[in-house]
Amino acid sequence: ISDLQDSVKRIEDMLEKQTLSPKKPGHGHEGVVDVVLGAQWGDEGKGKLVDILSQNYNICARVAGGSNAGHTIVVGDKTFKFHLLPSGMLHPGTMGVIGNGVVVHIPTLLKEMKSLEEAGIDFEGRLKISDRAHIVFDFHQQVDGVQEGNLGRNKIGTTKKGIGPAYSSKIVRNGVRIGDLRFFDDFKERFRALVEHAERAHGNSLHVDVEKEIGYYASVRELIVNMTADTIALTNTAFDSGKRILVEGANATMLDIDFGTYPYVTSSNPSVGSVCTGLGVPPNKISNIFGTVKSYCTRVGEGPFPTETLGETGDTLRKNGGEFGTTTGRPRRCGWLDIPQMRYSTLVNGYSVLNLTKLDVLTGMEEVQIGVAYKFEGKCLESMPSSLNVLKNVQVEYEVLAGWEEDISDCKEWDDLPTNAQVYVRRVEELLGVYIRWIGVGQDRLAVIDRY
Ligand code: 2SA
Ligand code: GDP
Ligand code: MG
Repeated sequence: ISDLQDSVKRIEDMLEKQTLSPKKPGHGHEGVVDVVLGAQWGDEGKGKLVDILSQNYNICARVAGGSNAGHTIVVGDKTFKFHLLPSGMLHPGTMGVIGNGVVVHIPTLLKEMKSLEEAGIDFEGRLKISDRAHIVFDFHQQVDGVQEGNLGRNKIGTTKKGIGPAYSSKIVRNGVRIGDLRFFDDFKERFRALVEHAERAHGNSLHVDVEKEIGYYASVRELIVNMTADTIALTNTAFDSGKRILVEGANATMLDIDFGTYPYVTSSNPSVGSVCTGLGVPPNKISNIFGTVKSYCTRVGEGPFPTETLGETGDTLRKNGGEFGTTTGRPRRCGWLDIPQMRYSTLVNGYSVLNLTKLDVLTGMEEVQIGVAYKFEGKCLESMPSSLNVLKNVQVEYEVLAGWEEDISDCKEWDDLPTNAQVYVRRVEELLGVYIRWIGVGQDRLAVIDRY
């Protein structure tokens, strides 16, 4: 022990003599990076929270995924749908950043901008796309469809937006990046090589008119180049000069390529790690991680879903919650809140607080259930199984709580909620050990209780 104390003293002396002092994580910096993440299988209502918070942030950034994401925001009688653009851009003072971790289908981006411009949103000078972000080409979307077709009844249930094939190109290292548009001869060469590679792999199933595609990119090149930036420098410089950055997660932890129910996942990392890898800000700049969790659970696409409830209860949740895909319109599978899944998600992401959405959808149910444990072969599981053979065969143990009849959509404060709704929220908090700061009571931007 005395040797150890001597060595600690020596190191302390050395550090004291250095001109640069060590940085304490999370302190001594000027700005803020906060993150909104999906805690379940997506569509928890991330977009709504991002919209609510964004007026207090200078930048709203996307860091992963692509146009597979769908975020719906309701403001009075207007509904806005975001896919590639950060949802925080509804606020005119907030700049949008599409980080290097996103895969961008340029026609979809331009179409989305156009439709939001028609709804009165001005993007002039307010959107920056990373030069390092990869491009999703139309043929990637074709490949997505072909691959799903080949899988037959084992299909993933993708959105067919070309996400997996575009990330494949990135990982194989023959992808084309947004920054390549600046040097158009290089772009053309890389694009031709990429198409040849895809045609070799997929033969007759692919139909790519290379010259027509090149013509399209020539026509939009200037527009995109003008929005292209080194977003790593941009966001870090903004942070260092005291600016506030909000990261908008897309998709969710259980769809994460590493942490999700592989292979029934998306091809990016929608959990907290993508803030660093998809934007280029270091972890010690992150302040708060806001986990978004629906009061029940939904999943769209194939794959295990332990608390799924088929039949009348599932249909009621789908109908009352309007559970249909924002991007594809597909009906979402519905079930009860899953605590083992949420504990795992909390472990992976380290939520500071939670945003519990759509509590109003449970109104009118005689009883409300919470999945509290997974059992496999008679034993309780301590952690999330990686094997789908286990996950799809777990028996879920449920707690049953009394429901409530009162309409909660006008509740503004915690005390306005009926007792049974309060009991439900408190029980979820207790089971997860994380404070629930926001409670969603309706679709509108204003329909939220903030218990800050
Ligand atoms: P992909 O297209 O390769 O990312 O699909 C892989 C899996 O990821 C799921 N996934 C999603 N799950 C929920 N919501 C998503 N966004 C849209 C929405 C979905 C829609 O907001 O509603 O409109 O259908 C989304 N995107 C991808 C997908 O279902 C696969 O299970
Ligand atoms: P995201 O992908 O997580 O942003 O979620 P989506 O926008 O795809 O799906 C969530 C849906 O629920 C959207 O239609 C939202 O408008 C809606 N929503 C969000 N919060 C609430 C809430 O508290 N109550 C109700 N009734 N709807 C909500
Ligand atoms: Mg969504």
